[in-house]
Amino acid sequence: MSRIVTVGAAQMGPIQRAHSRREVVARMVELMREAASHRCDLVVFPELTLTTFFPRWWMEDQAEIDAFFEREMPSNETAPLFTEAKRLGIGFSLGYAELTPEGRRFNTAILVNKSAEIGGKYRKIHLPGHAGHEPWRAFQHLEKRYFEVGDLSWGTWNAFGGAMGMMICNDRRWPESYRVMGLQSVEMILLGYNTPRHNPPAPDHDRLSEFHNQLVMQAGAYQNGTWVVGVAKAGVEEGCEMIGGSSIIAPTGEVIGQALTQDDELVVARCDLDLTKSYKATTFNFDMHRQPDQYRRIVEQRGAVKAGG
Ligand code: CDT
Repeated sequence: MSRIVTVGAAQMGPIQRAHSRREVVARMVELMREAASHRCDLVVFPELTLTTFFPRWWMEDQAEIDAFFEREMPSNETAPLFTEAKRLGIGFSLGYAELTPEGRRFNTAILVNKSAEIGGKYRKIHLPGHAGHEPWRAFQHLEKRYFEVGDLSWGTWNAFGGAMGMMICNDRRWPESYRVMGLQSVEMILLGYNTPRHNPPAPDHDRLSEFHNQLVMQAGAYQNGTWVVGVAKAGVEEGCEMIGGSSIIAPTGEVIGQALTQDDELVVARCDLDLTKSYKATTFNFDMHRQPDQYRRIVEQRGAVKAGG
């Protein structure tokens, strides 16, 4: 038996500040059509797909900040994505900056089914960077200023014939993100990222950007017996270089498809969800091997204490 989900990782090249939502959505529709021509069930877009990665700038004018947020989904500008998805009979996941009717702001991803209905929502929990103005940085990373910590935890949704989950960018560096979904029997994790190559507080890490990206996604896939679809916004955006390397990773931990460019590029793979079974039943049979009583520190403590403490 096999349960095949054909997935398209829709890497996006850079989106400059001057690019309108309409232009970006047109690029996304192109990628969606290409995915449909490869018989994809699902196409995965990056984190904050619709605009440039605005948390790189310190902004004080609320109207200027608000221009990067979506008050509704779909909106007039994003409606063509939903219309085209329905026409093509293809699902998608999309990352965007969400402004709720109550005025709350989240870095959000949604899962949209083949009838263009929103079936799942995730709000980013691990917000990297800083909240205060740090003009010494070549590029700031102000997610802690512009977003609240997500309030929905990590869920899974029965969709596309399996258990689908979502996380966003920095979440992929934290094993807890995968494990919370692993404990809900996740079979495919969809994740978008915007990762600047240069990390101002630790420039010695810069040469390892792609390695660390692969390391965490491959480990997360293997340790939870799940597919991982990691999708970048890549290339030089407003002078800031973002890594590419969008990858489709099997539950074996192996990369089975990877983007070669820093531009709009679709990577397609036929993913057998039943490949998750032997990992979930043996090495990572959680019920048989996990020892949650010994993991209390993980939920009771945030930072590290000194050895012996
Ligand atoms: N968007 C995002 O979460 N980017 C982070 C950059 C970390 S450096 C502040 C990432 O983990 O890729």
